[in-house]
Amino acid sequence: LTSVRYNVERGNYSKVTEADIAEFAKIVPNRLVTDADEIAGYNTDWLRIVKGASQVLLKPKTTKEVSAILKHCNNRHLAVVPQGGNTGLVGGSVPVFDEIIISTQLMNNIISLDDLSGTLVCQSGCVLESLDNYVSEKGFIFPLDLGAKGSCHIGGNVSTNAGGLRLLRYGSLHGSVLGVEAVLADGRVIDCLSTLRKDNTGYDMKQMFIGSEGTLGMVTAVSVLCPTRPKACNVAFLGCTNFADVLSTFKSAKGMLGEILSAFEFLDHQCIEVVEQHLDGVKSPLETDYPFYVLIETSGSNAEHDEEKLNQFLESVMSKGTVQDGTVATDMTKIKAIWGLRERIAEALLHDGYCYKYDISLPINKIYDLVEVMRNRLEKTAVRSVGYGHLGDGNLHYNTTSREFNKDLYGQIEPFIFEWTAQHKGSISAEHGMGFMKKNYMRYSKSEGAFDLMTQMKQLMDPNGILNPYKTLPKQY
Ligand code: FAD
Ligand code: 2HG
Ligand code: ZN
Repeated sequence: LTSVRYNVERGNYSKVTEADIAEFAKIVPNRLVTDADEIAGYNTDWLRIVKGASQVLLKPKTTKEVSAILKHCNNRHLAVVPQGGNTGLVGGSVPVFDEIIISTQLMNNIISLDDLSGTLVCQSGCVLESLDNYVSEKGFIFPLDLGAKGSCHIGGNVSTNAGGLRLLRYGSLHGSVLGVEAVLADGRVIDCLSTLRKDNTGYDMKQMFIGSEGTLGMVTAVSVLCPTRPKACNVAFLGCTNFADVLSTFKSAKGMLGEILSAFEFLDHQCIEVVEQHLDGVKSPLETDYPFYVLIETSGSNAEHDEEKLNQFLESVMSKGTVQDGTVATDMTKIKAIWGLRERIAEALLHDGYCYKYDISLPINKIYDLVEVMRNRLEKTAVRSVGYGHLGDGNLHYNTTSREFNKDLYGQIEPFIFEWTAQHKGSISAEHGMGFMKKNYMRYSKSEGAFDLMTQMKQLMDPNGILNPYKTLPKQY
């Protein structure tokens, strides 16, 4: 079905034989799955849009095993798809046809944590939330946080260069990942697992694996610099009358909260509607409805100082009238409830039926224009259109839903949305990647020269094109 909808043909890869299965059984004894029911979940992506037909799932535990698997697959010309927590939102983590799934599920050992520098070294299959819990016991915070934290793996996070909710404070993984160990298509292990903060000895090869979505190598271990965990945390949830007020509130927050500002998210009223309609017990903490909401988090080392600053800020924005109403949470239960409302929008949208998902970077003052343009365009056919996202990072999540996949609606959205984004100097994928669903639109955000270099890189690192084919780059291998 998928291949028909997206018009993709299977590459000229070998098919798995009994002899291949026997070889895999030697490499990962008892960790080779061929049972169709057991594989079903690994064949389907989180959005339930891309469905593969893989008949082989491998669960290595060590880098050596990953290396042996890839060496064999490369020699035999068998295509593979690396998979972490399978929470990716662009169909990159599942097979399109019969690619062998290599899951990092059992590669979940923490290797070390330096309690002076905060540098954590771990295997790629560690679940993000468990890493944050682990480093928290030693007084550190994981520099990445996102709604899928309970299932996504650090290897998947690194391979997608996930952005998430703390990027405003801690920056992108291109900065906080200090080292990567990866296995190339031919089985060669590339050890760039440095724990150094500074290392300018030649090209920084680990960066190639960050955000390359499993098309250049399989990430087996990473080292990440974890900052000291802030002692105090406050969350404010505010209601605004229009988007200009949201922008003005952001400006005030930067000015008045400065170094303690750790997140600035926004959501429109339609987001609250979808969450309240579909998720039990999740509701807006404000009595009155507003067209827009802002979620501000502060993190610092002195609770009193932070609260004082936050109160001054709130007084200022409310007296100016850019914020109409708000609530502040200082205890963990209320903080989690407010974050839950924001983090679960993606889940709520799926209950409408089919979700058309767009993850756009734009100059911040243009961000909501796109939602309005799209909403007018799709008014008659869509169930709803919502806009939310990491405003502080200039990242909009625009989503439209329909009861089931609607080809006309899809045609109304794409390529228009990408053309509009390119015209306004935005990026068509801010943080989710290209995967299977966005790969053909690369030209809207990348120059010919950059694209050519990427293609050459792919040819150099994976000459047979066995690593996650049909993903990231438009050209087939
Ligand atoms: P998967 O989905 O398993 O894989 C993603 C891609 O990485 C695939 O191309 C896969 O082949 C490749 N891959 C996985 N593991 C490896 C490996 N070890 N080596 C090489 N390639 C590999 N993303 C954001 O950026 N910010 C957010 O705020 C955010 N919030 C989300 C909230 C929800 C509720 C959900 C469902 C998703 C969200 N995402 C977000 C998207 C997704 O969670 C992230 O992209 C995440 O980083 C994917 O991790 P994963 O382990 O699930 O990877
Ligand atoms: C988020 O920020 C995720 O919640 C998902 O990146 C965004 O579902 C989306 O559009
Ligand atoms: Zn996001």
